[in-house]
Amino acid sequence: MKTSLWNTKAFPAGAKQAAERKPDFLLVVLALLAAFILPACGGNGSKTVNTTQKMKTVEVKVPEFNADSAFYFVKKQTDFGPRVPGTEAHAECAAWLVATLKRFTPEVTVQDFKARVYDNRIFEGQNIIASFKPEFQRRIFLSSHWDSRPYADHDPDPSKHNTPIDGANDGASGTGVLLEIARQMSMQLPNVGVDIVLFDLEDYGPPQDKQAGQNAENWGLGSQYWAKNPHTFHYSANYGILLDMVGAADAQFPREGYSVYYASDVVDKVWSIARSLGYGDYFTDKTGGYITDDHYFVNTLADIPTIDIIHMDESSSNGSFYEYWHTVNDNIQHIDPSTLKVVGQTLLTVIYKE
Ligand code: AHN
Ligand code: ZN
Repeated sequence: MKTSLWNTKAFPAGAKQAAERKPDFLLVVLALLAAFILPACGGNGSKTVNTTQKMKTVEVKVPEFNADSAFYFVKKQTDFGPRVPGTEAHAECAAWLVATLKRFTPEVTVQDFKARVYDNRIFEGQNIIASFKPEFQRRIFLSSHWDSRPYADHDPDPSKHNTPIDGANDGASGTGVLLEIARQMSMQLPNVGVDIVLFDLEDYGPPQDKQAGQNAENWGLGSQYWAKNPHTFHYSANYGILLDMVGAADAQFPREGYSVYYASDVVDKVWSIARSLGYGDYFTDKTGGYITDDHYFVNTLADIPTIDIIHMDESSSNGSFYEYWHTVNDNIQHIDPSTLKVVGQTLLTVIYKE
């Protein structure tokens, strides 16, 4: 027996009628196509496509920064003790940072270098670099320093001025935030390439009561080396963000001088995203002073427009930075996970909106 679709005998009466109407339906569909969809291939259509693309951009899911995880990464660093170049704690922390980053990306580079400090002693340093989407042209450069200062030379107690500091805020906080960002990127890659560069030997500048050696080049030795010898040939990034002291309770991040001078667009972008997330109390509209930090060398030597998110506070006892800056009280007890969250969520939003 014939069983073609149009064999009316194969269908009950109602179905037969419907089946026989099918050609009419096809005609209606074709008419609809002609009326609405085909003209859309012209000028109007491109608008529709644009709208769709815009919606896609807005819908990008920004991961949730985990402040407890970031805090754990900060504490792990301080648990090694002060990470002063030349010490065992420094070497052990370097190994831990490398192993941790390797859990999040296969692209981890250790850049070994030698640097001369203010009093001519020579130290071995290690810049630690982790890359995500290394093949991408469009890149963001994120950094912090991971060494800690050998001298608590701003401590109110002069007998502590030669004591190395934990650097929970000054060093470990920014590094902890970046490790958590690396962890998030390992779970969901962004649309842009990202390099995380952890600088060594940032904080071996001369003690404040020393007369000699008070020049900018005695700070940021790791960033100076990297900016002159980038880890890849002709390295470049569209812009950079440095984190320094991003873990104190109620931190204040005014717009730092060199950041505004070299990269005002980046400052505007980051501060407006922070504000949109409700973090305007942290990312203030005040203008801060000019700080000789790692971003200064990235701007001047590597030509990458780079900003510094740094806790500055004119009302603090040291008159410029957060109150326990370069004191023995810069320890894990003074780290507040809420501030790590503010900075980390802002950065993740910046990255995932690219
Ligand atoms: C000076 O005070 C010259 N530079 C500050 C850079 C720094 C030190 N950031 C953290 N520790
Ligand atoms: Zn410091």
